[in-house]
Amino acid sequence: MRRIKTLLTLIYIYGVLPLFAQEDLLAYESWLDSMKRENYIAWEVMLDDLEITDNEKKNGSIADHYRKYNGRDIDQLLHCLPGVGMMRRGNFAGEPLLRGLNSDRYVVSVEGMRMFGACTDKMDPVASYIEPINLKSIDVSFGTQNNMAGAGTAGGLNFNLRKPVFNTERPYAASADLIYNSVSNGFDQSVDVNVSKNKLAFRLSGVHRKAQNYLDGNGNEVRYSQFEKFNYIASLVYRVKEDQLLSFDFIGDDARDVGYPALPMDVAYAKAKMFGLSYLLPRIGYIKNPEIKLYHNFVNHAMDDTNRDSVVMHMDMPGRTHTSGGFLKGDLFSGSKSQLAFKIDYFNTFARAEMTMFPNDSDQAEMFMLTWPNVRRQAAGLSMNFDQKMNDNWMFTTGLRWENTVSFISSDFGEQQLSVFDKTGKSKRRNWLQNYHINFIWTPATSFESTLMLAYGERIPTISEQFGYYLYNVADNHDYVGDPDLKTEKNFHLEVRNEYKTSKLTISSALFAYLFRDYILGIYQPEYEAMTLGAEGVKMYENTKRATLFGGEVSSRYDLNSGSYFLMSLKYVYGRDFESDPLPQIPPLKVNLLYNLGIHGAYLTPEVEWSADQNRVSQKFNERKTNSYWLFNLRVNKEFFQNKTRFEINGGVENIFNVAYREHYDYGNILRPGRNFFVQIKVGI
Ligand SMILES: [Cu+2]
Repeated sequence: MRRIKTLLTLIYIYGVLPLFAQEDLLAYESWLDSMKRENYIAWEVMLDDLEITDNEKKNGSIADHYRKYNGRDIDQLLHCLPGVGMMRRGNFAGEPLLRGLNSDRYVVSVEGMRMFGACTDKMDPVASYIEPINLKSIDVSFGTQNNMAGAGTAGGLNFNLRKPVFNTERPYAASADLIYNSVSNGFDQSVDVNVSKNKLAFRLSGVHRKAQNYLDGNGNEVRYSQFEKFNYIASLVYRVKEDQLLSFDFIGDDARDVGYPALPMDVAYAKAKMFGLSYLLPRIGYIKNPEIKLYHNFVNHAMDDTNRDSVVMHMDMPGRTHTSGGFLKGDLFSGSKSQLAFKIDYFNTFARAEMTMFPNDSDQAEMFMLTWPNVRRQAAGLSMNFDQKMNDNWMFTTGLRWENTVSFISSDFGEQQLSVFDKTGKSKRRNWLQNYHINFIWTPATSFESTLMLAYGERIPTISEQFGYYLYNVADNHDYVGDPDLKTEKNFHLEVRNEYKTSKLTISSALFAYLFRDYILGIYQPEYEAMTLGAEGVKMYENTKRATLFGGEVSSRYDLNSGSYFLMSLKYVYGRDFESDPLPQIPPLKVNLLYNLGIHGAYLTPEVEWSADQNRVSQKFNERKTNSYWLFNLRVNKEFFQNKTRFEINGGVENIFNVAYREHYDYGNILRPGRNFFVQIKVGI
């Protein structure tokens, strides 16, 4: 109750200021956007309300719907996107899966800034440092298509932040947001403010989220699923000249007391800070619309098991990373029929994680290990993309990326640890990564577009795959050891996409095949013994000969009169490892269907989600089958204006029938939340 009062007070304080909605998408913002051409992005999910209403092409899209109704937190938002799933270890910081592939294989960035989580158990995927209120859009790409983002074999996720808006007529704007979720008795509050004056515009936002343990579909409390976090952002744009902008972003995120019921450990705190500085101008020599960017970020993560009962041996596992980098991107030429864009980028990163084990018997000595032994990594890349319109029906785009990477460890202790395996980490491993793609786009009619894509890409092993030391994986109950001598992983990516669009009906589909070579996978090593008590054995990362993934997504929207519509989406992936056995943690077929009924300016949205059972399980990963389930949700939405204040109310109930279910790829035996009543109130002035 006190929290609601605080929020109402905040709303009131901002309310008495002479504030107005930031309705105009001004030239400066669209100019900023025009600088951000990436070659191929499968889905660009626009999150800013104003963006969507101002952009006819995006309006009425499927992503538009989810932004509005599932934008309460980033996990929920990502989870319903075509081709994306969220793997959970608890009720916080889900790990995005792109077509069943986890964050080891794709490139994650925030405004093009590379960032690496500091947890050896992946408790802190980069998405967990971003809040929906600060997002303008999310770029999702799959496979080896998006070469400008970096070198990955499963695609990329890039989070674009909302920018301050220059608006001389309405120099102030603000909004506040309050959310309540009954299943975890969780309250979220957020506030943001935009101010512009003369040559300066800035935006500040703050978010606080706190949840208790949630209840699963059997009515059982899921212990250690609580969390609390603060997120705060300051963005500043300075107009150096009429057509030159200097832009600075700061993001801070502090999570504390986060429980991970599926893992044996929790988080005392996880702190991240990001700094980015960009300069945008119309031209440097031959380069049109260049953006120059410098950035730095760091993450501190403290993981322990002090709150758990019946622990045989207590452990402390702190980790940290810091990353610095920069890029220059722009167009070498851009005309009405063709365009050549390029990007030069560089980053270096440092990762260290340790583990101290404290035996209950005080006579025994503590044990200490470096699980990430001061890993250092540098990467420099060059990307080029060329688009050419052939005629009214045909165009093609082609591109390449070359990246040079250096990886090594700078710890003598780490070197000693590796000598057990007859390996060394101090000598520098260099890799040349290559990426090529070509896409043919055929538009025989205005209502139909078909795209054929061919791409090839490579990635270097992750820090854990290359240098991780006895990292315990609860999913298959093995300790994992990295191999410094791993080769790059390669993916040959084929895809066909079709879109049919009339005024009432949109159907889009994607069918893909990934043919991996040297697919990196943990392989059981009978000659080594596990360090973790109770673990079954040791797995070492190896380049397995091949892996294959097939699958696709279909989504469609049918608009009725009066603003009502149907949405349907379907996603499916089939994965096979080097011995033609199923790959682990692959999601089964999933179908979503919803009807959005408009009545008197409000919307009522019944929704059903069906997930098939997953019987294709990986024995090597100790996987078990997962049952099929049905979920039913009901949402309501109402927006209205009072004077110049905009109100939006979202509410509803999720998992109406309190179904006890889990996603196949989730960690542990943990069930997802049962019935949840939620309400969200947004106020914009
Ligand atoms: Cu952790």
